[in-house]
Amino acid sequence: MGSSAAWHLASRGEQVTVFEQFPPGHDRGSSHGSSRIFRLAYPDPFYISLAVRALPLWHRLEEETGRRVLERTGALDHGPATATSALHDALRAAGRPSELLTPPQAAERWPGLRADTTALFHPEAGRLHADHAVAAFQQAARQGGARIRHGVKVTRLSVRGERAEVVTEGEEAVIADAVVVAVGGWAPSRLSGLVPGLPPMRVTQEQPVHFPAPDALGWPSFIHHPGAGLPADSGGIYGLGSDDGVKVGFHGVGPVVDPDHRDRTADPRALGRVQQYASRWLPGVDHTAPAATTCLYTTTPDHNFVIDRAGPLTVLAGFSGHGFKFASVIGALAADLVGGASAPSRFALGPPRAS
Ligand code: PYC
Repeated sequence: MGSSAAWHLASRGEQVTVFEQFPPGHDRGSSHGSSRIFRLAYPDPFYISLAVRALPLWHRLEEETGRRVLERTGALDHGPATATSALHDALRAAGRPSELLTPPQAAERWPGLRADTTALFHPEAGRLHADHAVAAFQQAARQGGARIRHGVKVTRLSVRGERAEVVTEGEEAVIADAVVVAVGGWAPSRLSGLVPGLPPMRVTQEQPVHFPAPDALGWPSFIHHPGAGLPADSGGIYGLGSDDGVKVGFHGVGPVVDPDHRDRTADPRALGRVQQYASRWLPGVDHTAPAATTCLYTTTPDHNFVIDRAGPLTVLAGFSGHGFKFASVIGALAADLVGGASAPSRFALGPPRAS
């Protein structure tokens, strides 16, 4: 999110410096690896229109950098009829293509996946390559004149009147007209007390698993909504093909962690639950050869993001496990805020939101 903001700000002529505590391509946060879901299907028209805005910006990023970031594969949703019909209705109301398939129709197109209920397919969805996307944002930001400084940890951030001061580990101090703070799982610890109206956020270690499959890159992204063959409180299953196999995970069920002191190793019981899921629902993968990885979710009570300005600070936080697909437009929203625009009320800092 920070790298996208740097791209948009630099392309609007701002002088930009990025401070990133870890090296390029690091895997300590929420933005690493070879795959993230891109989808338009949300029951809420607000998020559909945000994904529609993100799409041409992903293509602009590809054009500016010559890097391939987004592959269109379509996406399949299955589970309770209430979930799939709400998505179908919302997509149609927004004028986006979608179709409902019976389980045999879905199995004929994607024999590697099993759906026991009506499934919804929308063809505009796909797969983002997360590592390539972050590298492309940084390349595009540099092309616009931004400085990207990896391995430089910010130890202090403070507001000085209308400006902000950033102090790094090397005791370098920078005074800036505006600071965009996009610190992922570090947001609760770094921003509480500094940013009024910040909602509480849970930082959890999640554990997606890659399974070998002969045609992994041909898979659609998919979501199995809780309630039809999955416990109602399971968070649901998501998955998609990738360079590393078919990635599968339970959504947002991991333990609360401190991002500086988490073990970054897979919990064997959680791994077993994903393997069990794959053995029953994903006949196209080799469920006996899992490779688990870990990442962070930073989740707000209502799963809406925090994108707002408090004086010279613009906060990008709480992406709640579904934000990556929007990164191309979130950088533009951040640049708008820096330029004086107001935040969409959905993302605003302020009184507690309903959960
Ligand atoms: O990006 O929509 C998403 C998503 C859902 C579950 C995990 N990621």
